[in-house]
Amino acid sequence: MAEGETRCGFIALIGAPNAGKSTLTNALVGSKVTIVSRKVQTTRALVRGIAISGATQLVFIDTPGIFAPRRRLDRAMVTTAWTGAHDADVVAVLIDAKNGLDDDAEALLKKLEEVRQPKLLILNKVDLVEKAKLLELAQTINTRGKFEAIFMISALGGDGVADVRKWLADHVPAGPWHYPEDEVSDAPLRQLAAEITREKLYLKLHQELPYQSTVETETWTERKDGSVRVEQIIYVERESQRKIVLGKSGQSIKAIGAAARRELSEIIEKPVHLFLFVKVREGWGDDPERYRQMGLEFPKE
Ligand SMILES: Nc1nc2c(ncn2[C@@H]2O[C@H](COP(=O)(O)OP(=O)(O)OP(=O)(O)O)[C@@H](O)[C@H]2O)c(=O)[nH]1
Ligand SMILES: [Mg+2]
Repeated sequence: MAEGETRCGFIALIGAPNAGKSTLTNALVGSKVTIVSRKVQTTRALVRGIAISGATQLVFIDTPGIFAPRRRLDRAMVTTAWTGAHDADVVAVLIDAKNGLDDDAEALLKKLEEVRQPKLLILNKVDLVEKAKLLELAQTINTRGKFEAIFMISALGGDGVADVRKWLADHVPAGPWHYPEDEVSDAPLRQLAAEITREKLYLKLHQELPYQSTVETETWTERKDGSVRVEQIIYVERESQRKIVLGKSGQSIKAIGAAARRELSEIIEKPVHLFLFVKVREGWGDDPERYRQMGLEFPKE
């Protein structure tokens, strides 16, 4: 396509934890580029997903949820989310319509006043809310900030997702595409693989454990028979946590590994041999190398 006819834009999806940013990113891209769970604070770093709509390339930036941070890792996540917003051409603000204007949403709207880019308001999870309540919420939020457009969608069910994509395709700046036409993600496979395993940890483990663990891909070896051998380390804070991740006679880690292997294998369309190791690394949340691996800036305190 001739350069003058194309458009390309970076769109940051921001919102409180659990608002559905990652679900929407995947829906907009049309394939799974970022992990999702019922738990808050699933996404930890910026994850890009790329979609084409006519002559427009849309680069979606999924961001960590914005909340009042306590730990160093929380601070790094929230900072990176705002960086994502400030670097984008358009900022899509997601609000969980079921939760409405709770404390996290209020704080987010307040801070949003500092963001200069054009903003979209997206009320998500409309499948869980009555129409009347939804319209009232839209009106209230609309008085809090300047939004170019308002959408009411279900990222999970797909309602309204195409309208968001279409609006963006028409409104991002003219310019050359940033990525090759067939690319949906710019993340290295070993990073995606680590994220998939982390998603399974979030699905299978409860309470504080998911938040006290991180996953890294150690080795990725393509074998002659066409399969891939992947070794990953799951870092936890304490020996007691290592025992929980392993589970009774290794049941838990086995289930996590099987689910992760299945999904990774589907995505890369190759057989995968996945080896998971659980290591206790007390204070990994204060170790700069772990942040580098996650793609996060290390906050000084
Ligand atoms: N009912 C309903 N559930 C949804 C919808 N969109 C997302 N969810 C669910 O909400 C939960 C959180 O979704 P995520 O996409 O992980 O949310 P997130 O905003 O990326 O969360 P963090 O990464 O933790 O900030 C998951 O259980 C999703 O299935 C929706 O439109 N309707
Ligand atoms: Mg997320």
